[in-house]
Amino acid sequence: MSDKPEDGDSDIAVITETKPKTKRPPLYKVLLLNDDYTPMEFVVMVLERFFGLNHAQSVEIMLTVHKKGVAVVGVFAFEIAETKVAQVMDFARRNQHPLQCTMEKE
Ligand code: TYC
Repeated sequence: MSDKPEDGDSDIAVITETKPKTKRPPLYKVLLLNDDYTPMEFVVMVLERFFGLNHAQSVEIMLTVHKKGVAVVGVFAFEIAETKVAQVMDFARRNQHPLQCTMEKE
């Protein structure tokens, strides 16, 4: 065979270096929205029950929502956030309160 570099692998440089794949899963903020009708004690109970917050933390977040209109109550992976939102919405509806809970990508 030939000793010239014509076998197809000598003149073209193929870049094979890639970014290291260190992507973490995206996180989602769970937000609680204010309204005029849901009792404050109910919101505190929701925060204690579904977000594992203690009473003082729950009162503080409830008051933030009450004054500012919205607050982040936690940051979770997609499926956890989805479950929390569903649990809060279901619990509020079953108790006939208009409390709203949503999620958004961080
Ligand atoms: N604004 C309500 C009230 O005065 C209390 C409230 C707080 C409602 C937080 C919803 O996410 C909420 N009873």
